Amino acid sequence: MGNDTGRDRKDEQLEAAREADPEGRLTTNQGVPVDDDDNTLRAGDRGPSLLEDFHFREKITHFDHERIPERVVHARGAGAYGYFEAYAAYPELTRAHFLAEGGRRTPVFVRFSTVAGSRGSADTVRDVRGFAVKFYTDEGNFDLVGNNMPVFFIQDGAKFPDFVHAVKPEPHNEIPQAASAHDTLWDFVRNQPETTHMMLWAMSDRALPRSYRTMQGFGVHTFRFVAADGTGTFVKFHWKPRLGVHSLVWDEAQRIAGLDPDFNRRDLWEAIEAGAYPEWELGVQLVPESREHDFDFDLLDATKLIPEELVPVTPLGRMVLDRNPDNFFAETEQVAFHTAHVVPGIDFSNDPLLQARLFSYLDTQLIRLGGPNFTQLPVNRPLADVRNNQRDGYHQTRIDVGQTAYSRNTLGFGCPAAAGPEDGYRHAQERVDGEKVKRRSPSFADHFSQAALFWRSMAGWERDHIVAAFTFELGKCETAEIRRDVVAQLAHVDAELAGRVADGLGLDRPAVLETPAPEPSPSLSLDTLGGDLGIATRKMAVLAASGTEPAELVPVVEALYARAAVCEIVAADPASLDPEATGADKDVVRRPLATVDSPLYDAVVVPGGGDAVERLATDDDVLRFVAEAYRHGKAIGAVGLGAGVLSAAGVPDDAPGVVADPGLTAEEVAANFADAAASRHWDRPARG
Ligand code: HDE
Repeated sequence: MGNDTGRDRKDEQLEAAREADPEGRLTTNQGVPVDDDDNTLRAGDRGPSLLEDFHFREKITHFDHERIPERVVHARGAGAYGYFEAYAAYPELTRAHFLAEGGRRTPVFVRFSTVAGSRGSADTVRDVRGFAVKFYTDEGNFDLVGNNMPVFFIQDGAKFPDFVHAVKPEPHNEIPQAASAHDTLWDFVRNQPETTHMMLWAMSDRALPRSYRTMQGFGVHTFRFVAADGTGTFVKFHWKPRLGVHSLVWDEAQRIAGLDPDFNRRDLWEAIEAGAYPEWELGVQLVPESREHDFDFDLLDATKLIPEELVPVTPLGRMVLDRNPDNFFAETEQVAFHTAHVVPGIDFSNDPLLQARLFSYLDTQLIRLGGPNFTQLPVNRPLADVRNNQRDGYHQTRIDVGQTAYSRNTLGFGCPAAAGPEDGYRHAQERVDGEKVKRRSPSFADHFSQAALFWRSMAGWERDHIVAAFTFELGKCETAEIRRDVVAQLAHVDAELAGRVADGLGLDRPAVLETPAPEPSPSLSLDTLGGDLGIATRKMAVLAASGTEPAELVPVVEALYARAAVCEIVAADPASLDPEATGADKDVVRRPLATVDSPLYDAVVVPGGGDAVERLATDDDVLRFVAEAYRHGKAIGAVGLGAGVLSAAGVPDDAPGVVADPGLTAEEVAANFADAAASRHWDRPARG
């Protein structure tokens, strides 16, 4: 692996910190060999323990101090290393070195996260997802600390503690965990109408990503690119996944939270271990500073997005994640992102939410990681040289040599000298003039137009899911006035939305108060974001039993593998399967039905074979498996007599996404099934 691209320089730097010598002798932290690790030193076989047992004391003390505070938000996450590769040079936009040459690679570490839940909470809860990228550039670290939704709940950082206190478990009983469906969140919402747009996103399937690999990422705020000549351009950052954007559906997400709480974390880990490296394209929406006021919303308002139809996304490069961390705590837990970690060529806007973040992230790392030297932790260490007069503090690992630790000095020959504006970071020049006010700009006042834009841009099935989500969440609120007030708030967005939620909650439909919405923005609908990689990396269940016909199973598995899907054979008793019937590739994983279930797979197919079909069609767990796949809109296939299992489960053989014509060959079923499995099917009749 070459070093010329910079891609592996981070890996090499980390190598110096890796410890792997399990064959050596067990020692204390002082390096003293330990004779016995199983017993405390005691006075006689049955006597009291002795204080002089320094090994025991050190071991237990270290254990007692193993925990650090979890992140106050985004506590649960998963991370991976990889690289960013620029497509070209962009000197007219930015002087940032990592964007200054086509093909230039910069190592990255990415951490995906949920927001509200604790470290041990389930992955598939309804929530925003964090999408934080640390670029280890030659000019220092750049952190793009984004989310999987392009807008935010609030406009001003002063409201962030209030918002987080409202969405987190309620303080008196610490219930509910990792869930927004409770009174305090919705009480906050009814009192803070600026949340409306983001609440529509949060109630949509965007809040239930199928995989971290199938999420978009957004910088959310307006940032600023600065070119070498000082020209500034406002910029919004977008990450677009090559696999397309795919989501779960709520019922499925809830089931997965129990079946596999690590669903998203495991998915990322397994894909990288299997060499199916996830990839995103970095794109930007660019607004010249002269056009700052050309929009009917304020670019500084983080509850607004710029519709792609108004300002298209220009691609700048791609990011590939190709290496899992070695140690979760050392890397994924200790990684410290900060919105103020920028490099020359990237600057801020006056967005009051962003400005607050510029304070918060450093502050939070100080308490979370125990002092100012967290930047020296291996995962956080820049590749660029670090040279300054900052000294000492807890956990200092550098040995800074020399007499002088101040500037200006003569004793140290003036070193280190400031770089000056040519090489150094120079804040964008902007004339600022104003009274000191605690006040929201009137240009932030419209809270409903973009909520209406989002709603009207949704496909019918997406609207159904949004209505169901509002109905569920508000239905969980115990205070009737909260339900009523939020529905009244939705009436500002759209009469259909408010009316359907009111119906679901048994409330009167509110009076229509709609705000005129801009033209729909098709690029907001998941229907337009499916991607072009078909079923690549999707997980397919092949239901089998003793008697499954190899000639019907093997071609299906082969065809799915040929399209880069992942297949697992699921059987009540995998040991009873004909070895020939477990796929051409004998490594195909076989799972006992008792250990898995339908929500863990993207689609299900049933090969034929007389005895097997009879067994499967009379197994309640199999029938539930198939029925659930139907309910969750997943492709369902059957070869030959396998169709009997589908009809036993009440699945109509002519429903969209169902491939069950007994006249088709196994190869034909496989091809049709693979096509059907590329997306979900929501326009299905009820099961028979
Ligand atoms: Fe954060 N946020 N945030 N946030 N945020 C944190 O920093 C904060 C906001 C985001 O994987 C904390 O290290 C304030 C928007 C991500 O380690 C903390 C405000 C966006 C992560 C913090 C916001 C984010 C965090 C908690 C409003 C999307 C996880 C632990 C002014 C653009 C990073 C930590 C990781 C984490 C503060 C709003 C994204 C407390 C004050 C908007 C992805 O500093």
